[in-house]
Amino acid sequence: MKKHTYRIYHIIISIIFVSMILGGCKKDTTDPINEGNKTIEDDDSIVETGEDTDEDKADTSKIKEYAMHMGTVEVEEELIYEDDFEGDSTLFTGRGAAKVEIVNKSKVGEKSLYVSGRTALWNGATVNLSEELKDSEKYIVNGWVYYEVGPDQIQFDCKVERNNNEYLSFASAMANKGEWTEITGSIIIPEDTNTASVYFETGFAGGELIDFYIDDVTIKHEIAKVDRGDIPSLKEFYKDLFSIGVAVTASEIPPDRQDLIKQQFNSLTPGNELKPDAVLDYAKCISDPKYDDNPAVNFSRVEPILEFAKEANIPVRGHTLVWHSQTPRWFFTEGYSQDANAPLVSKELMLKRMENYIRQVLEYTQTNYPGLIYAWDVVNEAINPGEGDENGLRVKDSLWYEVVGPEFIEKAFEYARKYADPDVKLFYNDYNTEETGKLLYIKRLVKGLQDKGLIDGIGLQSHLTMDNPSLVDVNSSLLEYGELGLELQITELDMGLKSNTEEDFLNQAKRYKRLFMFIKSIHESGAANITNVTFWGLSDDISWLNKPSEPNYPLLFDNYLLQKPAFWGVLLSPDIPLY
Ligand code: 9MR
Repeated sequence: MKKHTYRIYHIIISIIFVSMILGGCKKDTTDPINEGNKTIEDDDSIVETGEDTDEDKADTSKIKEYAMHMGTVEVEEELIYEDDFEGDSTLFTGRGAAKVEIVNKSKVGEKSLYVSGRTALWNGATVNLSEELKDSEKYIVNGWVYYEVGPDQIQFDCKVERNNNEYLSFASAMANKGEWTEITGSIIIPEDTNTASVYFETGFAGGELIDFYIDDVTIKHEIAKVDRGDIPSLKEFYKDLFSIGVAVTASEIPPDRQDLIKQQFNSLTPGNELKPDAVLDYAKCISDPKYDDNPAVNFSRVEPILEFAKEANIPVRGHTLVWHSQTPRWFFTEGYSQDANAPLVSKELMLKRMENYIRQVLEYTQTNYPGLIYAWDVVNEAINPGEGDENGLRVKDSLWYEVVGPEFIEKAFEYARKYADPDVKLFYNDYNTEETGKLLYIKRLVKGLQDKGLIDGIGLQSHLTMDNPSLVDVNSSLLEYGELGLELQITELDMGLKSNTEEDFLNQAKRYKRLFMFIKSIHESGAANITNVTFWGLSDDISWLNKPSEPNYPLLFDNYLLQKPAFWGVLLSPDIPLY
């Protein structure tokens, strides 16, 4: 343990060379692309029927020119900040009402930083690193947290306060009382960051404002020199079948990611920035009674994504207008009150708020980015059978259902149709769409909307794991939905995988390959009109499934944006066996 207070320095502390050429991958002797028609027996077997397929529409010839390879990466880590609190002073200061002081208690060594006097959960310890943290660069934080009085478990968060008004997650960990707990994570600093402070706070813990300690904080700058080599393009490969999309959040589009997105994808979904909690402007809503039925909105969070999409000429899926989640309760209360017990507004007023909200979102995007958004998830996740509604609608945690009643769905589509440009496609989007019960309710709901000319497609989220759902169910659900004759889009595809061994990566690649063979053959047979497949994230490190305490590897590119075997699986590479 070093006996100094803090250091800010710029020394490259490690150079790791990682060669990612995957060797020893079992080669399949048959090329599934050129095989005859296949039927699915169960999840793990595809049976030849002996019939000939139509001419393959995906550009399968080119893939054979590419030997499967995983590229290379050189990683350097540069330590930009370190404090073990063993000295007499620190750059950390109290955040809000909190006080910080160096005390004689430590994980290792003698001292740590004690945080006390908090009057709100966001109070904690903060250090200003505006000079050190650079735009579009990746940083890794590591530290230790401890508390001895309070609930048995508490969540600690490390965040970056950006430009004094945005709070970005850096790392988080659940700590047990009386145990030093490591907290580690990474962040890519968004462009146009003028000020940046790194701070530690606790998450919700029944409102208890515990005192806590932090120790051994390091922040490293990760510099990765990535060479993906020559790889095919997903959008090119599937160009005659459907578009291939990716979801991104505003902090996930630094230049290196933009290049890869432009090369691989021809559809883009903002992961969070078009949801009501990102668009609704609370301060403005309560500033004037004129907003009571016409909610104030603000698009600053989504703008960087729309700007990028416009410049790169990538069409955008809008996600999402009406959802029970990521929509603040105050949107439904009288006077937009944030009081937990504030009464909810009448159905009439809520419908006005809904119509004006939808109108403004569509007007803004269509005026400022004409033609850019080609489809909208108008209503998201409204079916959750078993909650007492005769049509299987979500009841329990849906304020839309509570305030407006079941007709909120049709109203949302009515308003969306009224204000959307004629070419814009309107979708109902949901998860677990393969489950039989859910499937029947979704079909019934969608059919009703279809009969009224209010809907163009169904979004099938498709958050898969390695075991669930079975591909038989995915396959038959596509056929079932396909019967309606509407567009189908796979809107949020990922495949949860909790281990990153070579074998598991290969198994994931095989399952991706089987899935895409089914999707492709269903589309080609004309049984379903699949118009887009979107991955819910570009790379494993930023996936919603990947948590520091529980890593997950669900996507096609790894933390360094190198292609994984899964990428080659989606491309139906002959180098990925089916089983
Ligand atoms: O990817 C989104 C993640 O960043 C958010 O924290 C999360 C909050 O609900 O929403 C994620 O996206 C969801 C999508 O909007 C709807 N389907 C489920 C997705 C994963 O949770």
